[in-house]
Amino acid sequence: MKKLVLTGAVLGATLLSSVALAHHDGSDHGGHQANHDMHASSERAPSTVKGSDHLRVDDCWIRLLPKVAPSGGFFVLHNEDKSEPVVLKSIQTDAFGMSMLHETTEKNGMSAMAMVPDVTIEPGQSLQFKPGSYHAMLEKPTADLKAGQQITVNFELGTGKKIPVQCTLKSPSARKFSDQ
Ligand SMILES: [Cu+2]
Repeated sequence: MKKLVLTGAVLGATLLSSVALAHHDGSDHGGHQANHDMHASSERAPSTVKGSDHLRVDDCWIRLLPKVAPSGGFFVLHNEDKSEPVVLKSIQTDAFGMSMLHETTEKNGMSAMAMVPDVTIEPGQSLQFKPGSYHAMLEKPTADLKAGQQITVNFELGTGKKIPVQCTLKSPSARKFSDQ
């Protein structure tokens, strides 16, 4: 039995453990080696910084997996504000019932995933969500989704602003934006 470490109050423990197990066992949606030994929630408190609204999101794509498995979401975040950080709080889409921000980290050759309460992009900087690193996890598709379709994903910032972004659904074999 795989071990789950649940520390956060982000979601109910039952919900979280079922998600974590499906995520864990269903596949490596990051396209990384399927070697996840532990799936822990984050111990970091949410940022209290509101930051700026000046986020640009490029190359958003989702690696669409069969319905029972979580799909991974990947994109590039650009903070176009020269003086303030941008804080990404969450993402939401009507196409999936649940969306979370995750980070894959590597420790002693093992990769582990954790939920993160938010992500900060420093002034003028970019941050890439990609397999093996930060990624979104999308679960419970609300419609019959197919590779090639586009869906709208709202990126919610520390300011409360929501930025709608078109994201392309891709096949399970996709590893980057330019793949099908
Ligand atoms: Cu994940």
